[in-house]
Amino acid sequence: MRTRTGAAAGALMLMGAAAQAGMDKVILQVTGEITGSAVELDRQTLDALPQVTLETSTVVTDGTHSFTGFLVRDLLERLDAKGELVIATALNDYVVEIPMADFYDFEVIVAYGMDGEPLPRNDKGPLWIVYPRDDYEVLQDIRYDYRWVWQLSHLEVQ
Ligand SMILES: Nc1nc2c(c(=O)[nH]1)N[C@H]1C(S)=C(S)[C@@H](COP(=O)(O)O)O[C@H]1N2
Ligand SMILES: [Mo]
Repeated sequence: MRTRTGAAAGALMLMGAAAQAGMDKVILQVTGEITGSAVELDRQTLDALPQVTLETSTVVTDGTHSFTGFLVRDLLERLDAKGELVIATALNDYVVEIPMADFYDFEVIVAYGMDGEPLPRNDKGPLWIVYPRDDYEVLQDIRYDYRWVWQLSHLEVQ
């Protein structure tokens, strides 16, 4: 993990363990109302968050899939995020505002795997916001579908 402020997110710091090939590349930035105001996370750091598996259908794939990743709220809590809103941005510059409450009302994850394989960068990866769509009727709605940001690259807490 690299931080612009030095003090950010000590709790997430992984000690030792030399970076495996490519594992130290920054894949997610978090900025705004968090400890230290900005943090850049690599895959190895994200892997240190408790892993969660979520089975759900999606509006862009056939059938149901098994997604692996971490709870958005686990990441935000470790960064001491305080705010009402998270603005999610993707590699293709897609931007959407997500109410902070979503991450506490539902087990929303940032997925890095689907059906046991990493999410490919040229499709929905490397990171995809996935809602537990099949577990809650309320989530089976376009209002939530557009918050499923694939190729996620940045979260801004406001
Ligand atoms: N990175 C990225 N994520 C995105 C989008 C996008 O254009 N880029 N479109 C959103 C919208 S508007 C919806 S409804 C869902 C499904 O998009 P699709 O129906 O265009 O496949 O993904 C969301 N996530
Ligand atoms: Mo959409």
